Amino acid sequence: MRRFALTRSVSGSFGRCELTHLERTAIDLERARQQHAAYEVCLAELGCEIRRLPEEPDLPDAVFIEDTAVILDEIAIATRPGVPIRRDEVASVARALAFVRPVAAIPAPATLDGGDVLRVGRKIFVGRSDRTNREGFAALKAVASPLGYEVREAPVRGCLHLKSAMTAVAVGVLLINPEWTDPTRFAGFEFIEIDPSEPFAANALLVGESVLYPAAFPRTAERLAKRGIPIRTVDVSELAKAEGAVTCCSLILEFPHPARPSDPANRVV
Ligand code: CIR
Repeated sequence: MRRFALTRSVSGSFGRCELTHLERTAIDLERARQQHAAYEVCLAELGCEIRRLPEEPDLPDAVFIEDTAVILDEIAIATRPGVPIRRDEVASVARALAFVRPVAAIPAPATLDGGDVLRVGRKIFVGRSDRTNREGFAALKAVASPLGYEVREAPVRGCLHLKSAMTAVAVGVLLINPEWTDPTRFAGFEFIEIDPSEPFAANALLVGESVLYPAAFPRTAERLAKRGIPIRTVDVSELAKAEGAVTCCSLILEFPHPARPSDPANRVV
């Protein structure tokens, strides 16, 4: 299998990022860029080939590429982010994805942030948040249901996105902050709860069988390790000041077939 991570450089205007739940604090741009580069190195060490899109100088949050698209096996869905300025991030990502997947769009008045979409196998959970509205859920469902995905709404409260509250850390295992989403809505999964002293700790990036995880949450990391989940920690503290976490900074694409010259895998930007 070939696995790609699509990323985007940290914008020079990163300090003007959107903020919803955090106070604005000074962001060290150089440090943010170093952390982002280290994150890419970690992804590469976990087996991803990195394809980095160029910086968008006037789009402060463009590094958080996850919000611009949803990747399914058969198709990619270009989103329509809830914050209007972030919609300008989408076209360049959709152009890159068009090399490897058909790309569907989310039409107005729907809004959908990729951070609200948690795909687990053939199930897709969609957070109803300040960023993703009912029409956004319906638009994603209209694309994914005919492809055989089960698409369900998931409650989100007190945080930015569904994936602030819950992510997958192994097959059938979800890391969850039960204050921010309701575990009873996800029957059939095993849960690992975050340490209550680390409310932002539920965002982990599963790559193959390993989890890329922020260094800022050692207590929750300990819980993952105890459960036998292999973790690789990265320092993303400057990105976290912009309410970004580890899933936000990449779109992971997997190609199940060994690459041949004609494979889409060879045509990724
Ligand atoms: C925003 O508010 O849109 C950005 N400052 C943070 C986006 C983080 N994205 C994500 O969690 N998927």
